[in-house]
Amino acid sequence: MQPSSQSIGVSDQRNYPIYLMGDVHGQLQILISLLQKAYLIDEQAHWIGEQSHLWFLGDLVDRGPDSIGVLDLVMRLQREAQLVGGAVESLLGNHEVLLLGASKFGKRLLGGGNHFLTRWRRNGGKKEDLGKLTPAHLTWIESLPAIARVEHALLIHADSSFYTRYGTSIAEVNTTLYNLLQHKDLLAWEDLWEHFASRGVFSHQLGGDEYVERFLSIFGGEQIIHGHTPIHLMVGGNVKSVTQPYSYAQGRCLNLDGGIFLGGPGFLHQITAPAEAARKSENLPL
Ligand SMILES: [Mn+2]
Repeated sequence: MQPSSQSIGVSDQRNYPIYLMGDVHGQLQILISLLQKAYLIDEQAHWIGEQSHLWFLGDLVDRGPDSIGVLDLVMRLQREAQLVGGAVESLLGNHEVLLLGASKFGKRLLGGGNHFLTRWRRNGGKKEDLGKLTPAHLTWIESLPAIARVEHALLIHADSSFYTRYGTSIAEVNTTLYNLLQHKDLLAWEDLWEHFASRGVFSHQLGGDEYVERFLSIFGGEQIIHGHTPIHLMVGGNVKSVTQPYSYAQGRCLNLDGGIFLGGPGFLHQITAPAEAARKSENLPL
């Protein structure tokens, strides 16, 4: 490919909006209405976002009324967006791992005498969802990446440093966790359940900023964008007034968890791609 056409190709590829969405937790109707307001789906919930990209930060499931409905919608939108050059992607959240574990291990015992099923239900798992899970759902969940790089941002589900236990690059962490989910190694699953549930490392008063710098220097990117910890639980206040991301660690971290399962209205966050920003500042036609 000629250098000139390659650079045009890159600019064209970047000339689309990227939307990010935090923890949905089975709240299908709220998700549909947020996507409609952003003109990403129509009244019948079909993709009209053209070449837009939409990223979910994980925890699509559990706690809410229709986890399987949310999975079905996201999986369908992924196919529809792909057909027109757009993209719909999701990270792996700890609740996806909980649901998978409950489905794979059921009443197999965990340390402390609990089994996977009770542990999952104690964390908001709905028994009726297990019967509705198809092999297609399970395969799709197992293939979700745990970390992704989108423009300047490093996307992860949990505000936790546990990812570094599984590798020192995005590819390595994703491959290690993919392999873990393929195998029924009970101890490895239990360990993952435990560590994936931790939170708050980047906002810790002592050394939080240092964790942010270390994390970004290992995996790359200029800003960590995560969900997992409802914003109002981090900063106080009423969940109903959470309508935008929470920026902290001098802007190096962005929390997108609007606490929808606790009554928050939810929101989509849009990233401005650097190529688009540069064009705007140069006053070139988009
Ligand atoms: Mn979570």
